[in-house]
Amino acid sequence: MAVERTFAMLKPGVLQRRLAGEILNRLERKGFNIIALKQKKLSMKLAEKHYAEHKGKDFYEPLLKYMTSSPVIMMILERENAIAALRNMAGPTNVDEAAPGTIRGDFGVITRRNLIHASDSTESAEREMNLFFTEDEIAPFEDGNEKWY
Ligand code: FUP
Repeated sequence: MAVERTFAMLKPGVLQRRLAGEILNRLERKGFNIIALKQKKLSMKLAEKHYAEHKGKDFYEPLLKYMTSSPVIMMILERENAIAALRNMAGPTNVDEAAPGTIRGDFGVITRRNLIHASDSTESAEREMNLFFTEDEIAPFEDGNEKWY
């Protein structure tokens, strides 16, 4: 299986609920290498670009309001099969359908505030990494533990 990069965003509720450490810890333990990481309050312009596919839907405006309400944590994660593996760890969009053990299943209460965004394809991963990070913010590293996973 190929080593891939994916983009993840911990939504505003994560810092507010002091869940950032817990979620980052889960990602690290599951073998994701964090190769870029930053905290930032999203501008409305950036949030609109990120969620452009949902423009016009009933949840679009409240989603943007929530996503720009306080800082998020953005990251690029690297691992074999990273895109699908991270989507599985996040769980389905609807928090009430997300199984225990998934991030949304364990901590999600309201779907609009489902804690984590994870790219859903190679194309969106590429698009989102470029939208939120510049090349010089990415720091690949040699993982000495790689062979033990
Ligand atoms: P996902 O790929 O799982 O993040 O889901 P979507 O791209 O379909 O949705 C993006 C975000 O819109 C969700 F994370 C939460 C919000 N949303 C709602 O508030 N209500 C919905 O019915 C669907 C999505």
